[in-house]
Amino acid sequence: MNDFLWWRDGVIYQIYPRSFADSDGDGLGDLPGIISRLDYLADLGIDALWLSPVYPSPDKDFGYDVSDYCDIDPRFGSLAGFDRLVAEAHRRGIRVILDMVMNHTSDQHAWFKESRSRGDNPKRDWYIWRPLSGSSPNSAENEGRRRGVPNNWQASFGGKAWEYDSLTGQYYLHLFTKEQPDVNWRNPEVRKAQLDAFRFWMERGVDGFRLDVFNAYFKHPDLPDNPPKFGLRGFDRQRHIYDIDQPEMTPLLNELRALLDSYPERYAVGETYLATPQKTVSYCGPDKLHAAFSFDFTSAELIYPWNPRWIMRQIARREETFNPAGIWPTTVMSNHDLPRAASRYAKGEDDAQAKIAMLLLLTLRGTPFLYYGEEIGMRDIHLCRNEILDPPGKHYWPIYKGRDGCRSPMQWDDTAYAGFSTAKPWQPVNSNYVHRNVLAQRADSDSIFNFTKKLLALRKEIPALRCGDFAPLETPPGLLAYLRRTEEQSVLVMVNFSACDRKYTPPDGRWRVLFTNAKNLQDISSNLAPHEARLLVGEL
Ligand code: TEU
Repeated sequence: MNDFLWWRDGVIYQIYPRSFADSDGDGLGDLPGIISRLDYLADLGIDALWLSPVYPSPDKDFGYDVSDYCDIDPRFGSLAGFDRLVAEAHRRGIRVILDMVMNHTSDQHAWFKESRSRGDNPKRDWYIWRPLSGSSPNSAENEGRRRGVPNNWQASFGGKAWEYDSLTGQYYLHLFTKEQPDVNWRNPEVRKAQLDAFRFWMERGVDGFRLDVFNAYFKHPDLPDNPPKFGLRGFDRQRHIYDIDQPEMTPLLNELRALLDSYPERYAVGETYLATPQKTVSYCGPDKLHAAFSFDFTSAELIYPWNPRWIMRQIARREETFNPAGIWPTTVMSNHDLPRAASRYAKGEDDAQAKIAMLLLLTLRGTPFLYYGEEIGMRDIHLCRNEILDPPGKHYWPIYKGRDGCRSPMQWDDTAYAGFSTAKPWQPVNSNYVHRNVLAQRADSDSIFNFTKKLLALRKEIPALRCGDFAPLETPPGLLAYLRRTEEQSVLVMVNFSACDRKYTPPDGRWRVLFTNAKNLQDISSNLAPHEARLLVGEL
């Protein structure tokens, strides 16, 4: 594994385009803004960008409701501007990954407008329409049909998954908002049109794709009721056995992979919705996806545990699943759907735990996905109820406040609006921008920015950190330790989660210090300082 393969050995940086950099002063980030920051990203040391959706969208779900798969929203730029972004990124050795949102379109997509217009429209079957029911023979057992809706399925963002459309007197299915109708992937024309969109972007030089909730593309053809389970929100109170993870997905992935492989070095990573590591692995392989998210550290929706023992259990779980199957894992600590890692684990503005999360992200076995601003330990913003924009936040407040918190503007410097824009941004800037920003952290050798940058450089330099195998080590409480090993080299990663000095004796070997964030490290066997992350390297 010495030949550098960008999506396996590199680091992927997620940009939420509307919040990264605004070039034209409308308060919304855009493509020229991203281009203007490519030197920053190259200097940081990342290998690829994943752009959250930049297609035309009415923004009912902030770009995840696409109204045209083959264009750029004018608020972000143009197709020509996108071509420039790809060329400029490539000039710096940075790959570009697009977000394909193909479980559903916007209700403003031309396909849905046609589909909804008449029951006999040629595109009617491009979506999932069902008549009002009520006379089902099993209606006594069948809770969904009793209410007239086709079944009991729930929308992830609140309410029923069926919307009644009075124009034709039928219901259509939507697993997210009602403005995001699910497409019918069983229709061969839909399948062709969607695959054509991949081709369209690959022809423009796009290197890879992130597939939004891909494992929900197919629904059981009979649309049976999902069985109940315990949960807080309606959607969580069902076992999703009929609306997610249907067997038809595998042949589609085979077809998609063949298409990707007809271009050099293209990549697809799937957002496996509600997935265990086993499920995730089942979608990956040489004739399926290159990778898929298993969200090992972020899936506990409401409580996010954070202690070495729990973390090691999660790591073991993914290693035991991914390693024997020969599937390369991904590591995610933050993204646009979650409270940021620094907000989950850090106390106030202290970055000790945020640095530990960063260290794990960059030293575990797997491709790290870094979320914009994670490198400066950005924290979530807190909004009042009437400021919430995110649909599930609006629906479920106060039990769930939505995802606006992690989508605030990038904090570049301490000028107005944090150097993100010259106008009031679409989401408020976190007030901590005055001290927490790229410019200030660059100048501070102890900052999480310089911590991150140093680790990114070490990953480039030390093959064991990129492709070495993983071996957990026994530690006293409060510590986490593991080895990353190639045939020539071992890296020992040691982390002290606690606020006290801790003793840890490295395994026998000829070690030298590769990295530490402790102030005065005497020698390799001295106690780990509070919250210290120390990396030793041993040549074998
Ligand atoms: O996410 C799937 C999804 O709905 C969850 O991650 C969700 O955000 C979480 O359970 C909180 O409710 C993808 C996208 O990442 C997300 O931004 C979109 O809103 C969603 O699909 C629909 O496209």
